[in-house]
Amino acid sequence: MSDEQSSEKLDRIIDARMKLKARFEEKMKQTPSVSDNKPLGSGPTNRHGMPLVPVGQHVTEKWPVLDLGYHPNIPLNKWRLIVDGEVENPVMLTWDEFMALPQTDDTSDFHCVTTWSKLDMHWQGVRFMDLAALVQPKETATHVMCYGYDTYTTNISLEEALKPDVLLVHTVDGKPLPLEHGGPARVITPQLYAWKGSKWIKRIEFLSANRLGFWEERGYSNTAYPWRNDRYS
Ligand SMILES: Nc1nc2c(c(=O)[nH]1)N[C@H]1C(S)=C(S)[C@@H](COP(=O)(O)O)O[C@H]1N2
Ligand SMILES: [Mo]
Repeated sequence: MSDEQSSEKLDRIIDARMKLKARFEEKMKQTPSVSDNKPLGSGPTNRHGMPLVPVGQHVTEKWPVLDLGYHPNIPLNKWRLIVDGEVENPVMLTWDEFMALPQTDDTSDFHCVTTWSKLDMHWQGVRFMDLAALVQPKETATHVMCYGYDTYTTNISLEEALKPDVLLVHTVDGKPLPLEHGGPARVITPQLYAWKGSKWIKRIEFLSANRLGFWEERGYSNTAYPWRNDRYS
C-alpha cells in the first residue's frame, strides 16, 4: 500500500469511528460504568470514575491463568482474525494487516469473577472501536460474539464493546502477550469482568440480537458489571 492509500484508509477509519461514537453515545452514557451513582466497591476513584476495587474483589500482584485448559498455539503466519456478521464490510485479517491498523497504548485494570483484580496493566493493541470502524456495523447490529481458537465464546453489547478501553491486545508490559494469557492476541474488557475478553481471539461476529456465550449459557451474567456485583444470572 502507498503512503497515500494508507493515510486515506486511516482517514476512513477515523471518520467511521466518529460516526459510531455519535451513534452509540446515548446508549454508552446509560451504561453502568458511566451512569451508576451508587457503584459498589472501595478505594479512591479510578480512571473511569468508579471505586478502585469493585465489591467482593481483592487486589493481586500475580496474574493467574484461567481458561478451559487448552492453549491453542497459532503461528503468526497461520493466524487470521475474522470480523463478520451484521457489518457492511466483513474482513479476514492476517497478522500483518491486524498490526497495520491504528495501534493504541492503554493502562487498565483486570477484574476476574473469581474475585481477584490486577490493577494498572499496561497494554498495546487495536481498539475494538477501530476494528468496528473498519467493518462498519449495520444499523441492525446490537451485540458481538467473540470466538477464541480454543472454541470459547463470549457475548458483549455494542455499547460496552465500543468503549475506548476495549482492546484486542498483543503486548503487555512491553512484551508479546504470553500464550497462556491468550497470545498472540486477545480481547480485554476493563469495565466488565474479564471472562468477557476472549483469549486467542479468532472471530468477532456482529449480531442483530443478543446470544449467550460459553459462560453466559452456564449461568454467568449476561452483562458482567463488576461495580454491581453482577456475576451470575
Ligand atoms: N478463549 C478463551 N478466553 C477466555 C477464557 C477461556 O477459557 N478461553 N477464559 C475467560 C476467563 S473466565 C477469564 S477470568 C480470563 C482469564 O484471563 P487470564 O488467564 O489471562 O488471566 O479469560 C477469559 N477469556
Ligand atoms: Mo473467569
